[in-house]
Amino acid sequence: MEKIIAHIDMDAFFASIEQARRPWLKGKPIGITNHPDGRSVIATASYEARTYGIKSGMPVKEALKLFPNLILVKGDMNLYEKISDEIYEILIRYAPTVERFSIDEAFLDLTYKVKDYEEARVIGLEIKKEIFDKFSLPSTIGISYNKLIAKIASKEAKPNGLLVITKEEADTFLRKLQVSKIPGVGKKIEEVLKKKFNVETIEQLQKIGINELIKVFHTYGVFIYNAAHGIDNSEVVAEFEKEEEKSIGNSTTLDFDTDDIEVIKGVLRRLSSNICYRLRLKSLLAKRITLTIRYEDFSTFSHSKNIEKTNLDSQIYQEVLKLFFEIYSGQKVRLLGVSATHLNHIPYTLFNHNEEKNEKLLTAIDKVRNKIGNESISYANSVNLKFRLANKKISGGNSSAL
Ligand code: TTP
Ligand code: MG
Repeated sequence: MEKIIAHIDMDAFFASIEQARRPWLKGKPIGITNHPDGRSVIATASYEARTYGIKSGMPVKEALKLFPNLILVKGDMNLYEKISDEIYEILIRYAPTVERFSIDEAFLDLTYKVKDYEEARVIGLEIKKEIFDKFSLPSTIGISYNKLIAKIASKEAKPNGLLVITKEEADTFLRKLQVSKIPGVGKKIEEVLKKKFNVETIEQLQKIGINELIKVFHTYGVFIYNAAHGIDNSEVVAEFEKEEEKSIGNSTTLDFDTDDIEVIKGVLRRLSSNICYRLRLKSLLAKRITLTIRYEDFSTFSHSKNIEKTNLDSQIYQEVLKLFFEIYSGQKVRLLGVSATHLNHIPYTLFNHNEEKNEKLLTAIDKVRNKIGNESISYANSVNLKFRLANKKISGGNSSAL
């Protein structure tokens, strides 16, 4: 049976929220940032600001060069997450299966809810109206026979639009678009497609065989090929169906017991970075961490604390160290364990400039790890350890399982 899928994406989400709660900002060129003092990046810009070329991820300094009168507004992530939750509550009343895709995007499977695209369009308009009436926030909806085309359609219909693309219309719709309109095809892939195949549009991409694409892009070539032909068989996955990771943990028994603080710090550093690597692989942020210490007499102590959501090595390591010094008795240590719980999916990326820099570095490190193994990269104070670290996963539960 042919599916009917809707993709909703809020327009200039953070900026629209600020304009809705401060009416004097309506119709004005505004940029949302974490540090309006110029050290940060633009998380998003209102459509008025976009006409000057200002966009997400651009350093504030660069944005001000393009348009010195840009109004900078400090972001309020808690509010944005709260509104995102409330929008999701509205969406689940309209469709039996709703997948939250990011802080301001969701897919709705309308297949068993409507009999045709006309009914789907009516529901789409109702959703847009309800969200606008409640929050004064504009949104755009794309509707099609799969998630991929629905997402591309919503992007094309922005802002404040609704676009239905039937299966019959999909090929004509796709062919006229640039390859960068395929979700996931960024600047790098765009450049390679141009250089290797002289391809700029999806129409040109359709002429490249799947094997040629696989040769250059490996498995990603299959995705690019399918996308160019409007093929996407992925399901809309409801939140409650998503496999929930409860905890990510790691412990190590030292080769011999020690009270050497530098050695202990090195081990904690290594355990923290291993956990962060696994969090990032799964696009998760941790809100709580637990440290476990087992002393030479086998007495075992655990200590936990809530932290600012993160998956960055340095932040988790600092918190782990604090936990350590809060409970360390001075005895020789036999085993150390760190685990992260209260895990959340990452809703967005470039909100904070420093985090962005950190993330770039970590992404580069993660790439090397993926290639040559997790033990290949360490920080200065975790190398040259006299200890062989027998990393072992703590399966599923919390650190008391140690
Ligand atoms: P998007 O939906 O990508 O952007 P948008 O809603 O601002 O604009 P559009 O009308 O094009 O959909 O992202 C949603 C929010 O996520 C955005 O308002 C701010 C945040 N965000 C960042 O913090 N950093 C980023 O690099 C991007 C792309 C978004
Ligand atoms: Mg959006």
